[in-house]
Amino acid sequence: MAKQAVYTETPAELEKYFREMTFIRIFEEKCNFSYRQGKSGGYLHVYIGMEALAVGWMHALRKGYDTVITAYRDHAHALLLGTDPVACMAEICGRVAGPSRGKGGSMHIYDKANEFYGGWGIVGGHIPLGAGLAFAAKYREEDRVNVCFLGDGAANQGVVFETLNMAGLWDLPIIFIVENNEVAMGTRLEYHAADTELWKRGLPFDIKSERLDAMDVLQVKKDADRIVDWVRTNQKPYFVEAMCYRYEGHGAADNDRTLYRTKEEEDANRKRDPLQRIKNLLHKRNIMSLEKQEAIEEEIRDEVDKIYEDAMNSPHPDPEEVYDNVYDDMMPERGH
Ligand SMILES: Cc1ncc(C[n+]2csc(CCOP(=O)(O)OP(=O)(O)O)c2C)c(N)n1
Ligand SMILES: [Mg+2]
Repeated sequence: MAKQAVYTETPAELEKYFREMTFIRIFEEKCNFSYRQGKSGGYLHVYIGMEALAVGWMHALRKGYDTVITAYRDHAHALLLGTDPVACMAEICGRVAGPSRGKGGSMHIYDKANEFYGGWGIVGGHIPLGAGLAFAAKYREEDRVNVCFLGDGAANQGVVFETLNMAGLWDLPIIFIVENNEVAMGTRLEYHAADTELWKRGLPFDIKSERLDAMDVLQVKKDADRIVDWVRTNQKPYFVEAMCYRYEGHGAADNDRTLYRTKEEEDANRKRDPLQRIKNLLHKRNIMSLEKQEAIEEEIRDEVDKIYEDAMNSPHPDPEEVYDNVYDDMMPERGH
């Protein structure tokens, strides 16, 4: 007989994960809607399909204490750490109520108050910053853990290897989490990585490394608890390859996913939808009926509609603000 997973989570925890994953999915759907209506500009990369990863890991952290940094697919991380959803949506739609007054956009959500350090658009660029956060914690003798998320494509950047070396050498309390959704824009993993077992990348730097599932939120949470606790106690880095899948295109402008993957592959992966999985579990364990699930989804849809409305009521920034908070002292001719 197949081995059955043993779940120790309470019904309340399961319901919380269901609500959070549903919220992220509906929020991201609204972002897609907004982009297609021409109401948000720049770039937009949603987290649909990958919800279990951020939800599981964020629940293992001490919120407002441990630090988190990620790339441009950043809405879920911010929301889970406590960023006000209206502010988050306002930033995505280029409105002044956003944490960067609408000038950062979707890729640059940043929320110091919740220990969320962004939101970065240059692939691989934020990874040394993650090590910097971990170094600061160690230097100040605080037991904060830093979690640095990166994509499978980003895992090939040279700066990652330099950072891994420093993290290993200096015993930095950092967890590198490669969100392996098997594709970098339209380039599949097997075309961009010489060794597709990305988890091995920590090993040459004497960093404990593992490949883990990221489609089952309960498993993710369990692994995350174990690893966060290990890093906090041992004050050493950890490297995780988190296996996931994104259901949407790379960004909102990527309309033809068939250029790099088949419909069959996508359909097969939809069968392991992390959100559907928790819904099935809630039903099977008689914690929540399908009707109640639908009612909650409806409730969250209304909530997100209201968030969107409030965000859109905030104005765009004044063009006069364009050089504010920009390091432009090298350009005195601008008169700023
Ligand atoms: C240095 C740099 N090179 C190229 C790009 C263009 N680019 C944006 S996203 C991306 C793919 C990254 O894929 P991955 O790291 O797997 O993240 P995912 O989008 O799957 O979350 C690329 C090449 C960039 N932003 N920065
Ligand atoms: Mg990827």
